[in-house]
Amino acid sequence: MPEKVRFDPTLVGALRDARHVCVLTGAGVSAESGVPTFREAQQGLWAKYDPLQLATPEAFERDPEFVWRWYRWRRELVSQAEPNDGHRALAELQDLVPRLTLVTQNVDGLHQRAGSRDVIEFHGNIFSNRCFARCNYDRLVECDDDTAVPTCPACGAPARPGVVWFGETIPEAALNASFAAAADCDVFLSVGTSSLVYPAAGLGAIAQEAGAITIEVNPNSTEQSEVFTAALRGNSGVILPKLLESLAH
Ligand code: BV8
Repeated sequence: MPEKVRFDPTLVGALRDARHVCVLTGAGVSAESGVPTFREAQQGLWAKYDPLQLATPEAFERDPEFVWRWYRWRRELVSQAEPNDGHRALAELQDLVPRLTLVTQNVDGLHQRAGSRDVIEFHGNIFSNRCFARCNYDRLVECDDDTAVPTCPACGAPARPGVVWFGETIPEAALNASFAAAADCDVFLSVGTSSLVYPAAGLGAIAQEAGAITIEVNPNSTEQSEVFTAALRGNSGVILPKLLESLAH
């Protein structure tokens, strides 16, 4: 019989009474779907490469084919993954509260596949191709096992993955909507993120300063653990469904 997880009744009450819940997710929410987190050692032939060095415009300029090989490997990995109970719990929560804004740093599209609506993809989507040079072509594409650098169908320039690389600014609409939601929400849930990458990691502080109840869901502590209202230590695929169960009582 799985042990009963007891949550602080004030947290459950705050979530139940919330007018607006803002959720920020990171790679940890997809870990139980078998998608390695950003800071876990990469697998196989990618083990010796640091994602922080690969996910940059400089790496792409230097060797676009090499960077495309990494993204195609990740696309394949993600396309074989399924949403987990944590993704599904967040999709259910959206129908239990008056308003829920889900901001994800993840590029895997698993929240949408779990049924979450109006997801803000703060760092883009790994399945989109975008023109690297001139035009504003940006389209979701199917996985392919090509090895060449794809070209932009609109202008023939090289295409790049439609994600936000380190050193690149967050799409303005996503940035503004996320900041506004963090400043407006009554409860802020930070799920499965090491809270190291900015400006995403700054959303929790905005919510905190605006007087929201801030809750971290993570098996490990992060830089924000000390300043948040509460930390629910555990895997999101376990904690989130139980948090929803507690709402029902
Ligand atoms: C920006 C898309 C303005 C790509 C990603 C110097 C020059 C330029 C910028 C900077 C600089 N110094 C600092 C910066 C800012 C930089 C930054 O923050 N760097 C960090 C490393 C210090 N940020 C940027 O560059 C951003 N843009 O600032 O623009 C600007 C522009 C120019 C100059 C200055 C400023 C853009 C950042 C976007 C990068 N792109 N992804 C791709 O995916 O290929 S970020 C990448 O990291 C992923 O999206 C990932 O989501 C994200 C954050 O990591 P996490 O999600 O937190 O994942 P992580 O592995 O770290 O942690 C997992 C957590 O899950 C852990 O805590 C673990 O305990 C937990 N966990 C594990 N299992 C579970 C679990 N939790 C729950 N349940 C489980 N089962």
